[in-house]
Amino acid sequence: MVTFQDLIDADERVEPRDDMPEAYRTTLIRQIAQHAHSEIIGMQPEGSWITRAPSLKRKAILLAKVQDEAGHGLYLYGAAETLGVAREELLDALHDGRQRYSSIFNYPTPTWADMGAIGWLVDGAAIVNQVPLCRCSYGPYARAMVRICKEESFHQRQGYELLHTLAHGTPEQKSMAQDAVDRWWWPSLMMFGPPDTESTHSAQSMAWKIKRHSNDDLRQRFVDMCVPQAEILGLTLPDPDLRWNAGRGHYDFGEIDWGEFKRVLAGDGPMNRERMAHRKSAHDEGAWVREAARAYAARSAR
Ligand code: BYC
Repeated sequence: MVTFQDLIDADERVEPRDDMPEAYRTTLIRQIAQHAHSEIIGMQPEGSWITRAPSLKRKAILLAKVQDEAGHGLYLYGAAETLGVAREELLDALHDGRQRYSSIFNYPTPTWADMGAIGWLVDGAAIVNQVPLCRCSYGPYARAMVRICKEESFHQRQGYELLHTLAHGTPEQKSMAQDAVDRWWWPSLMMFGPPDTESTHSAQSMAWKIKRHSNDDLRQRFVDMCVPQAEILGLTLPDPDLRWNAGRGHYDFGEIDWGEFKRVLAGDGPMNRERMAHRKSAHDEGAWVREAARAYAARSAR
């Protein structure tokens, strides 16, 4: 009989029908649910700009992107459900604070340039983090990631193009683009999670081939990718310690404010309260849809 460990050792996929350790199941539920919650809460910072997009073209692009995020949430809740947990339970856990969503969505979007910075930096970081998850040992999560990464590549490019347009526009537009990059750079680096020395789940998740690289390795990959892109944009990254280290073959970068990361995780970031209040009210306002779906299912089952 093929055991769980045989599948992991052979680099094969674990499927819902397979036996798996309880801790593997619970860590996957935690990570996939957090990821799903991030997608749907992540609709909020951009959603607030759909009605204010500066042209029909920009509006269509942003609308499509935010709808993609809803779709990503649905694939991911579906993947979590294959582990034997109901979507309602996951949403309850989000709403009462037992499960998290990504720290990055607790920052405000005061200007249109934030749409560019989110696409370039936040989706850029998400891609660097998620491409290796396409090879995650759990089949349904890995397959959801393939689709999500394809869509996020488009999201990242639209953000880059938006910022490029602003950076080559009027002096006011350029300074708006620079201000957005200044505000999103450090929170984007925090998206990769705590430093390896403080990451509680990394070692076990890497042994199970859920994660393929450590938080710090992926963060470094992201920094190395962004520096030349910022040069082409004509924008600077807000870090005086950022410089090429020929010995390491990587860019060195400054100290991340982990105190800020911890405050955001503890619920005290700039927008935590607003994000959760909005999510809960959207859930309450959608109660009639769930009731109608239940009534329809009950009638169809008769
Ligand atoms: N924010 O042991 P660690 C998107 C928590 S959405 C909040 O290193 P792990 C998009 C962590 O949960 C894409 N919490 O954890 C959408 C753990 O908590 P507990 C979002 C964080 O899991 C809309 C503790 O800190 N991407 O792209 O091994 C618009 C210790 O951490 C964060 C994903 O969700 C954080 N940033 O590694 C635009 C990717 N970081 O258990 C764009 C999938 C850590 O102590 N997730 N924590 O309560 C992952 O790859 C991994 O879960 C992480 C963390 C790398 C994030």
